[in-house]
This record gives sequence, structure tokens and C-alpha cells, in this order.
Amino acid sequence: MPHTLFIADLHLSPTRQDITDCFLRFMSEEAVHADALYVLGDLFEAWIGDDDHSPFHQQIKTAFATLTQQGVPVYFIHGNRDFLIGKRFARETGITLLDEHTCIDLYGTPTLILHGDTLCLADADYQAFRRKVHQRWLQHVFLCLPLALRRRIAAKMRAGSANANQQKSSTIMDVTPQEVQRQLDNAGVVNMIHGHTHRPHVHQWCDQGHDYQRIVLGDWYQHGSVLVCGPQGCDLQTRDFIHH
Ligand code: LP5
Ligand code: MN
Repeated sequence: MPHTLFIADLHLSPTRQDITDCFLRFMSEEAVHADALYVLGDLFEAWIGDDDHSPFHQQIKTAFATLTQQGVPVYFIHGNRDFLIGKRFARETGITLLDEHTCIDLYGTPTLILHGDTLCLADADYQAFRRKVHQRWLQHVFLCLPLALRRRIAAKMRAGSANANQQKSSTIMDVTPQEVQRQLDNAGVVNMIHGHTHRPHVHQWCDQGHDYQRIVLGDWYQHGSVLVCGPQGCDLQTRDFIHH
């Protein structure tokens, strides 16, 4: 059966071999049979520039390069952890970088795909932070810094974020329903797929005679989370980690 796969929020890092193993197995055993793979952001725990060539990163890049060489197109939308993935990464892996909000034709169903952070408007502190770090000039300056310093700044940001999140309510950290509706209307579609909130679910609702669907991908902390879509629809699934 033809099918397309979606994943997000893996937060790959050298400290979580279980996630990496699950991901590499997913790539070599499952993704090879798909029509396409979409990665909707936060593939990495943090990305500080395409010039960061650790053996860990190399291993992940090789998995993507192998897949694209086998003829499976891979599309990537930036998350809030890896928005610095750039043209060089794309060239080295054969993946295609997409705009932060992209409409695709999913077996005849027009679908808006995005990371999901732009839906969280109630989180004003995050939106202010996002506007700052998305400035081209600031990103350019950051990418000119030595890797060791970039690594320290990223760690500070991660710690600052974890700290800030402890003070935020779960409503603030979820999507803003009006913004979901606005982005769907803006794109002229009734289907959306995103990640970021780590609240895997298929939301369905009816408004003014239209049936809407919003699928939220899960994170990969306890197990893998994979959305499998085909001509008959989509199925949100999990993948077990193998414990050694
Ligand atoms: O990521 P997560 O799940 O913890 O929380 C996100 C939001 N946080 C972020 C920050 C990222 O985690 C940091 C990623 C580092 C990327 C690599 C470095 C690139 C640097 C580029 C510079 C140009 O996205 C969090 C949301 C949450 O999702 C839910 O939506 O709430 O938002 C915040 O935590 C923002 C805070 O409210 C305010 C910012 C705190 C950061 C402190 C910065 C200190 C920096 C010092 C640098 C010298
Ligand atoms: Mn995210």
C-alpha cells in the first residue's frame, strides 16, 4: 500500500542512544518502503550549525543520505531546536527544506504541515524569544562564533527554556485554537499536521459545515511516534524502544 510517513520531536542527542537506535531502525527498515518521509522539526535536541561534524551527527546524516539515495524523498520543516539546519545539511543528506508553513497534497487531501510552535500564541515569552532568534543577522553572527561557544550558548538557552517552562501552565504551552483556525483558513485547507506540543492526538471538529482535522505528532521520549498516511487516511502509531 502506498504511504507517507511523518515524524517530529525526536530531540536526537548523543545522550539518548535508545532514541537514536529506534530512529536508525525506523530509517533503514521502515522509511525505505515509504513514498516520502516528512520530518516536522525538532529532529535534534539542538542544532548549532551545519559545520558541527561530530560522529553522532555524521551517523544521522548518513541515515538520511542513504534513504534519499534509495529514492525516498525526505522533506524537513524546522523546529524551535533545529531552525539553524541549513543548505549544507540539505546538500549533504539530499533532503529538501520546506517553508515553515507548507501545503502538501496528501493522496488528494490538501494538508497544511508545520512544526507547531507558531500556533502557540498564548506563550508570549516564547514568541518574543522566537522573533529574536529568527533574525537573519543574529543567526549569522551566531554561526560565526567558535563551535565551543555556540555549544555553551545553546546549553544556556536549553536550561533557560526548561526553567521557564516549569512556570508555564499547560494551556499556555498548548496551541491557541483561534490561531489554528486562522492558519487553516489562511491556507484554505481543513487538514493540518504538526508536532511541538508533545500531545499526540487526532483532533476532529466541525465548524460552519466544514469537517476539520488536526493531527499532533508525539515526541520520542518514551517510544517512537510515527504518523502513517495513505489514500484511506492517517494512523498515529508508536514504535517501541529496544532495551539491551
Ligand atoms: O524547547 P523546549 O521544549 O524546552 O521549549 C520550547 C520553547 N523553548 C525554546 C528554546 C529552545 O529550547 C532552545 C534551543 C536552542 C537552539 C540552538 C541554539 C540556536 C541559537 C541561535 C541564536 C541566533 O524554543 C519554550 C516554549 C516551549 O517550547 C513550549 O512551546 O515555552 O519557550 C521558552 O522557553 C522561551 C522562554 O519563555 C524565554 C527564553 C528563555 C531562554 C533564555 C536564554 C538565555 C540565553 C543566554 C545566551 C547568552
Ligand atoms: Mn518544538
